[in-house]
Amino acid sequence: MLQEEELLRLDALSPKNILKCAYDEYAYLEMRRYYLKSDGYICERSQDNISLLRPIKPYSYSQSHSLVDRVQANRHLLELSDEGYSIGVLPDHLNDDCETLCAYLDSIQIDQSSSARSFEVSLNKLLTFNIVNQIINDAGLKYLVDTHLRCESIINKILAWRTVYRKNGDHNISEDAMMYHYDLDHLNFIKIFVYLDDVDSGNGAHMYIPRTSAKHRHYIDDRLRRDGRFTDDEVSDCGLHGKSIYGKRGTIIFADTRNFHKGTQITDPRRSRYMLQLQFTSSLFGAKQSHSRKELIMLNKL
Ligand SMILES: O=C(O)CCC(=O)C(=O)O
Ligand SMILES: [Fe+2]
Repeated sequence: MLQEEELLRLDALSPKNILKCAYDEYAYLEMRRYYLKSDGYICERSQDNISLLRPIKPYSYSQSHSLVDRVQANRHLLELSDEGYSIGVLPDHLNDDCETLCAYLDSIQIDQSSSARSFEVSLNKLLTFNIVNQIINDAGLKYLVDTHLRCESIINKILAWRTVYRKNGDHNISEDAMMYHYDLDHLNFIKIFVYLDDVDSGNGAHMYIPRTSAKHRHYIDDRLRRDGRFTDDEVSDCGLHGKSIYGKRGTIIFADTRNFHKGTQITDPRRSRYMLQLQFTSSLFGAKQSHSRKELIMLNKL
């Protein structure tokens, strides 16, 4: 068993040492165990440590252009701290850039496996799309994320995918994140989801249950105090109901996905859902990295 203090020491690294965080499966699993055991309290301790090591750099919304203005950023921060998620809309001038990425995702072959999703995970490829560059180079968005995480964040995952219709029987909904679960790649992190095309009840809305991360589970049914996937019935039997997030192209969702969430199956065979996802974390300690060391250095200008 890894001591809690040791785990926190692995997690809190100074700016010089951020990348000195080799993946260790045992430590990662211990992190997940402590998360549940401490009702999320270990996250607060981690956040306190890291905010001292890597404090937020100042930023002024009035002096630069951002995809979110100060009023919207404050609303997102309030909603994030209250509900764990917040929804906005990117400026209309990015609509064409969203569409360009959709068209590219359409060109990726969906294999014949039980998955309904086809991914683009190559950073080189993703960085050829303006929508991705606009988001990762936006200082106002970064400030919002940093303020939420209470430290200078690290962007450590970018991916985009298309989801298509699959018949019930030949579809693995657990693998495709269409069963309720929580993410815990790191102790403190936030995901940004962007709907690259309109999403309504027919094409796989993201669903989210506010206030269900471990620090809230004290107040909810013990049956949900475990790791893994949950069926809709398991969740509703505990009195919880997800919110479906519908939105037009360019909808941006800031989400602390330590709260329960899932995608949904597409019910209209003619339609797809197109999603861009970015993850910002306070530490690289935790799950295996999706991008190489060189890519992380480049993305974070380290
Ligand atoms: O597809 C979705 O809406 C959910 C995906 C998900 O669970 C995740 O990216 O963490
Ligand atoms: Fe997830």
